[in-house]
Amino acid sequence: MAAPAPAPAPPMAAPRVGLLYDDRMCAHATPDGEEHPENPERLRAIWRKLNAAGVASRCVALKAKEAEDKYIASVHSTSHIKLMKEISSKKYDASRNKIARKFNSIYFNKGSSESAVLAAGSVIEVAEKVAAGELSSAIALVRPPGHHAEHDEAMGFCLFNNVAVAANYLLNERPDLGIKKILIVDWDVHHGNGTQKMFYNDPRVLFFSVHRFDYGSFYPAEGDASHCFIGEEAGKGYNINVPWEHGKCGDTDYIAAWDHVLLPVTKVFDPDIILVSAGFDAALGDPLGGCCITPNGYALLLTKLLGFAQGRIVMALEGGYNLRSIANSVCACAKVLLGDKFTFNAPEMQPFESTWRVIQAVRNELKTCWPVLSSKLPENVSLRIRPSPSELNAPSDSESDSEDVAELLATVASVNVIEVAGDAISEHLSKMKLDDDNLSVKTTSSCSAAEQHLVDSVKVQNNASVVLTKRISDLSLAWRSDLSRTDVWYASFGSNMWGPRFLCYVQGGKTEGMSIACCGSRDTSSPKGTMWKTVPHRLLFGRSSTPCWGTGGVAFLNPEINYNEKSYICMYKITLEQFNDILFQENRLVLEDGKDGNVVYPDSPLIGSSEIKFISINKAIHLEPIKDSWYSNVLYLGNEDELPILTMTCPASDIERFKSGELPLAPPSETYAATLIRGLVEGKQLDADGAANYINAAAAKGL
Ligand code: Q9C
Ligand code: ZN
Repeated sequence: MAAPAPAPAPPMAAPRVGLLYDDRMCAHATPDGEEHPENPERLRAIWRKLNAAGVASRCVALKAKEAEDKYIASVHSTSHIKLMKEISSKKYDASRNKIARKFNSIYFNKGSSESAVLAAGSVIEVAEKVAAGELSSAIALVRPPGHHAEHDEAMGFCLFNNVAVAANYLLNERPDLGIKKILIVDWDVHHGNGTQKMFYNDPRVLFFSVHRFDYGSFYPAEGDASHCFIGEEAGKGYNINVPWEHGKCGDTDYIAAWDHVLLPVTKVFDPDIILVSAGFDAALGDPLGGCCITPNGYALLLTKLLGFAQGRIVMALEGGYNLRSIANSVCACAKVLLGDKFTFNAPEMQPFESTWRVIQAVRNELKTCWPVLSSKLPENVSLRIRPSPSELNAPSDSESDSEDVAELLATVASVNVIEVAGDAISEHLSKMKLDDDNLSVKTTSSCSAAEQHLVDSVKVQNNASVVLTKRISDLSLAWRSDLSRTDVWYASFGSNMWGPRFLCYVQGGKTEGMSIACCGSRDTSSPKGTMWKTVPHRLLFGRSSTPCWGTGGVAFLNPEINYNEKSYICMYKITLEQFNDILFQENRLVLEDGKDGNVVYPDSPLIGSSEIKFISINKAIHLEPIKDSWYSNVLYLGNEDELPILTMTCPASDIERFKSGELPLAPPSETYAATLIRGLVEGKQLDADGAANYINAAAAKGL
C-alpha cells in the first residue's frame, strides 16, 4: 500500500507587526518654513506609501505615547530634558532660534518639545509590546530622530536619543519582561555617536553601527566612529563600528558587513531583542548619504536579522531624506516583518575593495573579544575598485542625475514581487566570486611595519586628542601599505629636476636657495630609478611668489598637448604612497604639529589605485579637494616600463586664467631658475647656456 502523502504543514500564524504613526510628530518643523531635509513630509510620505501598498492595514496600528521624564533621564541630563521640554514654550519665543544655533545641526519650533517627547515615548511603547510578546515585531515612525543626541546635547537633527531611552527602559524598568541583552543595529548612514557613548561600558547592549566615515570627514566627523572604538571596561567588545571609507556603498557592501561581522557576533551574543536605529539615508537617491542601498537590500539586511532574538525586532526611524527612497525602503522592511517572501534581482556586483579592507580591520580589532571573528575570510575575492574622486564628487542630489535616480527608484520599487525565500537570496549575494582578474586583494597583513612606526610615534603622548589622531591615522595605514606596493614615475619639469632638491621631498630637509625645509615622505626610501624625457607640453611660469623660493613665478606645464613645444622632464620611480606624500607637500597639505615637530599627513590619499586607472583613461585628474592650490591637477604623460608617468600641474581652467591675466604670469626668481638649470645640467640634458636659454625662453613667452 502506498504511503499517504504527507499532510501540508499547517500555515504559520501571521506575525503581528506593530506600526506606529502619529501626526503629532509632524509638529516639529523649521520655525519659519525654511526647507530642511529632516521635515514632516518624511513621515507622511512613508505613511502614504504603506497605506497605498496595503501594508498598513496588515499591521497593528499604534498611537504615539509621551515618554516619562524618568525614562528619558536614564540617558539624558536633567537640564537637557528641561530645555527640550520647554524650548517650544512662549518663554523661549525670543531666544529659541539663538539657542538652536548653539547646537550642531539643530532647529526648534513650537512643536519640537511635543514631537521629541512622543518620539522617545513611542519607541518605548513599541519596544515594550514586542518584548512582552504582544507583537512579533514593530516599526516606529518617529521624528525627530535620535541617534546623534548626546547625554547633555541635541545634535544632528536629534533631540532625545529615542532608541537608547527604549533600551534602558527595557533593561532597567522592566525586569519582568526578561530582556537582559539588547542588540542595537544602527544602519543610518551616519555614526550613532550618542548611542555609542551611552552604552560604551555596558555589556548588556551590543551597539553596532555601520556608517560613512571617509577617514574621519563624514558627519559627525569624530574619530570615535572608527573601528578602533570597541567599548570600554565591561563593555569592551560590545561596541562595533564599520566605518566606510567613501560613498557609493550599496547592498553588497552592507551584506558583506552583515555576513562577516554583525551576524557571527550576533549569533554568539544571542540578544533577547533587536532595536534597529533605522535611518534610511544610506538608501539609493538620498541627498545626504551618497550610498545606494535598494529597498530590497534593506529587506535582505532585515531578513538576516529576523533569525535572531526570536524575530523580536523593533525598528525606529532615524534619518533618511529622499521621500521616495524612504517610503519604498520602509515598505520593503514592513513586508519582511509581515512574512512576505521576495526576490532579489541581484545584478552582478561585488563589494568595494575598501569594504573588504574595512571588514578585515574591524574583525582584527575585535577578534580577541569575539573569537568567531578570527576565522579566515575567503582569499582571492573579486572586488570592485573604489569609485574615482570625480564619481564620488558628483552630487547624488543634483539636477543632472535626479531623473536617473528617479527612474532607478521606480525600477527597484517594482521588483518587490515575491517568490523566493530570503535564504536563497542571501546565499546568492554573500557568495563572492573567486578571483579571475587583477583586482584581487591579498588578505595577508602587511601593515605591521607602518603600524609599528605609528605606535612608536604616539607612545610618548597620552592626551585624548592625540589618541584620536592616532586612531584615525590607523585607517591611513591601510592605504599606505596598499599604495606602497605600486610604483609610478613622478615627473618633474621644475626645481625637482635637480636630484638633491627632489630628495628633500623624500628624506626631508632643504637645499641651497630654499627658505623652508620639507618634512619628507613617511617612506624615505630612495627612488628606484631616474630617467629623463621630453614631452610635447608648454612650460610656463606663473603666480608671483612661492613660500619656498620667494618672489617670482613657479613652473607649470600646460596640460594640453602641443607638438610645437618641447619640455624637459626628470622622472623618479617611486611608490604611489611616496607620490601622495609629495603631492601633499607640493600643495602644503602636511600639517606641522608645533610642539615636538611632528607632522600630520592627510588621512586619505589623493591618488589611489583607482585614480591611477582613471587618470590613464582620462589623461588627467583635477583634484577638487585642493583646487585652490598650485598643483591640483595630476597629469598623465604616458607610460615608461609599464608604469604610469605622472606629474603635477595646474588645471586647464587655470591656463585660461593665465591667458586672461586673472592669474599673473611671472618669471622665476634667480635662485629658483638656477635650481632648474642645475638640474638640467647635472642631468646632462643641456649645457649651462642651453639650460638658461630654455628657462628664459619659457619665462618670456606669452601664453
Ligand atoms: N556641514 C541624521 O541623519 N549634517 N542626522 C550637517 C554640516 C547633519 C544627520 C552638515 C546631518 C545630520 C539623523
Ligand atoms: Zn543619518
